[in-house]
Amino acid sequence: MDELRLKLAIQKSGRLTDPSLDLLARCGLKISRGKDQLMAYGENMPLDVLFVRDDDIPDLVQEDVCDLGLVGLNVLEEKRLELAARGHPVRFQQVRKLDFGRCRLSLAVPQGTSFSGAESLRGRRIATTYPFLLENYLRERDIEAEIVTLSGAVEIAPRLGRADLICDLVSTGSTLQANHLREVETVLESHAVLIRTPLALAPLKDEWVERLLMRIDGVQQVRESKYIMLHAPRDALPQIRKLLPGSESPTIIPLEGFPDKVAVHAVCRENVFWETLESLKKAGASALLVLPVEKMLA
Ligand code: PRT
Ligand code: ZN
Repeated sequence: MDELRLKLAIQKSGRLTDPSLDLLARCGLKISRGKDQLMAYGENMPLDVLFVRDDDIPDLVQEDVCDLGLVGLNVLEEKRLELAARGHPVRFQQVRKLDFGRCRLSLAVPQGTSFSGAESLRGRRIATTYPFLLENYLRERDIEAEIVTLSGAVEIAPRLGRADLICDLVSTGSTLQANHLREVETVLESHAVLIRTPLALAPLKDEWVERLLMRIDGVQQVRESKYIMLHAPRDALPQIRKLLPGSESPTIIPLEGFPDKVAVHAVCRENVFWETLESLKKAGASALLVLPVEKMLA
């Protein structure tokens, strides 16, 4: 392998695959990937993408096979606790929180079962695929319970009599509902993260990591950002400025032939909702236009 090219591990096939590839594409990376190929070559950056199971991503960075990885915080934290429990050093760093892969690791009890806080867990059997995160949660609360480690299909464990309750990932909650389970506590709020090796990289590689980080920040900012244009009576400006969501210094432009009116252009770093537009209109704004922002570099 080329020592001067960055290696980034992402999930081969699963919930994080499309959003990871989308993020990289928005960062300007063009890759050529044959079907079922393990690795894709970055055509316009010295960066290659490895496609692997999400559980292997922290290990690949830990073992210096990859410099970077995109993985769920749940997988990362489980790995970190496992390494700590085995007395191994942790050799990956979280460098960015990403705006996809959101879910939570939660405790859920069979519907109809009472639950009154962590105390209700004492002496119970809890099925999970995240034994280290669960163990950590119980230890912090000084609770002894039996952890039943499974490799999947956790949600059916109570029905099979293998556990009293479960600790599993939840996003919409419909899987829990379908299995007659009730979510009662959150163990970890999760989202995808970018990790890197703590080792010093060759200057050229380091430079590309920095560029990638800046581009990721730009991509994440524009996803929420809107460019808003409107006309406003001069005397309504103070109120209109207050109504513009998340914008610091709008550009005020005189309008030819209308001395009492100005055009206002602003980048809003939050989504602009219909309600906001309606309030702006009420405050005197007219000719309102909201545009998506394509790229941003601070
Ligand atoms: O093959 P590989 O090991 O790579 O994939 P995997 O099956 O382990 O992972 P995958 O693709 O299911 O999830 C990858 C990552 O996506 C997880 O590690 C989380 O960080 C994140 N993520 C986000 C989720 C969910 N949302 C999610 N809903 N991971 C799993 N789920 C499960 C949930 O447990 C439930 O069984 O999806 C099901 C549907 O959830 P509900 O609540 O919407 O019904
Ligand atoms: Zn997995």
